[in-house]
Amino acid sequence: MARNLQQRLKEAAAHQRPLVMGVVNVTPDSFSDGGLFLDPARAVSHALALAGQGADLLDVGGESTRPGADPVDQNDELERVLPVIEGIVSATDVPVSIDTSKPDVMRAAVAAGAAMVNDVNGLRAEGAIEAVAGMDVPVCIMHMLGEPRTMQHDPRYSDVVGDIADFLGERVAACRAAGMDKDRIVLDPGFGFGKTLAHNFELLRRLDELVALGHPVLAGMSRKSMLGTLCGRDNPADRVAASVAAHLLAVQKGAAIVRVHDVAEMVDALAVWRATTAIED
Ligand code: HH2
Repeated sequence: MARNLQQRLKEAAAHQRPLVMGVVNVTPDSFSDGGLFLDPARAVSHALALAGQGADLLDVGGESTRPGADPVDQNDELERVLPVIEGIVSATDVPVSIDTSKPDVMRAAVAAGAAMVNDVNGLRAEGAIEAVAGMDVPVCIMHMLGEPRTMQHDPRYSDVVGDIADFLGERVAACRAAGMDKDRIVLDPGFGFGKTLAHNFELLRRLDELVALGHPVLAGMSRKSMLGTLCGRDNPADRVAASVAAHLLAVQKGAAIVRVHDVAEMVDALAVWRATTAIED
């Protein structure tokens, strides 16, 4: 499964088929779907619905990272995500990624069948690189300035794209030094994580500069406030059209994975995109 996913990531990065990652938040407080899927059976059936809509990956998270969110205790996080991962893995072949920054949660999730690790903290927790180095699964390294509780307090960069490229390059070097294959590493600029509206849109406009680092790039803007602010939509559920447009632009700039709540809409948009791109598969 892991190798298969790695191969698909390679193809996605070569722009043959961008992958759609569906969001499955098993949390009481996520900004868009908090509390909807805290019950494991509901979370599993939501995940299977997203799989039915064409998700290529299902991203299971047990800790909200929205601005201002409080950290979650490790045991609570494990209790939230493990039954959901087990339930999904026993019901579908669509690979699961685990959205966590905690090394022990990474280990337990992969042992339960997760086929990818997605870390919004860029593997900066003590022991995180060591935990994933010994696994045979792809890993997404995301950039975040500061931590969720304070990250939106006046974030500053000298050049947002250059600074993030430097950060991601440094994290890749740390992973490579720990023996990880280049092919396993996915990069993500972390839209909304310690960025102003201007930073976020500059990142989207110049996403190709991060794609040029030579790793598959994941873009996650789904329903985020950068879109709500731009379009004057307070309710995250009203940001679907803006989300689809933003992710399509990210794909156009070379993104290999889009992380979205609204899988069916994204899959349709990508069908249109694929019908008009030169690469046939
Ligand atoms: N965004 C969120 C969570 N995980 N992972 C990656 N790689 N990239 C992202 O942009 C990203 C992510 C935040 O969105 P969501 O999961 O919907 O909200 P919350 O953190 O409140 O659960």
